[in-house]
Amino acid sequence: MITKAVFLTTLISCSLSAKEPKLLFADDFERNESQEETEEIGEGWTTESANRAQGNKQVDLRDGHLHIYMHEVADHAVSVRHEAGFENGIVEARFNLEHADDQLGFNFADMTYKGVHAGHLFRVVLTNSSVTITDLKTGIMKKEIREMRKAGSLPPEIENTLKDKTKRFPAKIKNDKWHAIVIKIEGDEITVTLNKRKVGSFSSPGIAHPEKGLLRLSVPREALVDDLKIYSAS
Ligand SMILES: [Ca+2]
Ligand SMILES: [Ca+2]
Repeated sequence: MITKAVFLTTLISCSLSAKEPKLLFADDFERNESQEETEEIGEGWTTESANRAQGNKQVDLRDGHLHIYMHEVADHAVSVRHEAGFENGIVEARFNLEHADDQLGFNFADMTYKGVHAGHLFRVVLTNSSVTITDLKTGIMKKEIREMRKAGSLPPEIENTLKDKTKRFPAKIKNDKWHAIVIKIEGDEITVTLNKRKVGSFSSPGIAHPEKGLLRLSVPREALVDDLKIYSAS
């Protein structure tokens, strides 16, 4: 009897507290452009290649995935953007860093929020040896902090607080292999799971920003991305 009652209570509390994630967007990139000269990603993806790379192509649909590569004339990492639009949510993808220096960033932004530079809220950056989570909203992209840093006038007491805005987790991410990442955002906490194993969690106030309006994939060299999904879990 007791076991049954406990079981039932657990079931009820689970069903009350569980927020079933709602799929907002999914892309398996199983398509091709109508030509190979210019970017034509489709499915609502945009880039900054017109401004940042003199219009040169930096994103290619290839073999059923997205091949992102920085053009030699580009003055900024490639930024491949898609609407997100959640408070709590999950971003999943498969990715491949083919070369030792490759990295891939999942940047979250709210372009309507003017308290930071260019909408930057926070990011998760993957290299072959680490996963780094950084709160940008209350850290280096906060307007006042960014301006003081650029002017070289950032007080040491604020500089000291920036160390708490980022956390690096060592992780072995083999080059030239496909890996699965899950980025879960809940309240002020991000949890990163790599190939079904938890890498770590990081909490910081900027992560709780209510509107994650935009996902930007940031690629300073080269990266492959496939099977990207965005869920809301609010
Ligand atoms: Ca292509
Ligand atoms: Ca695919």
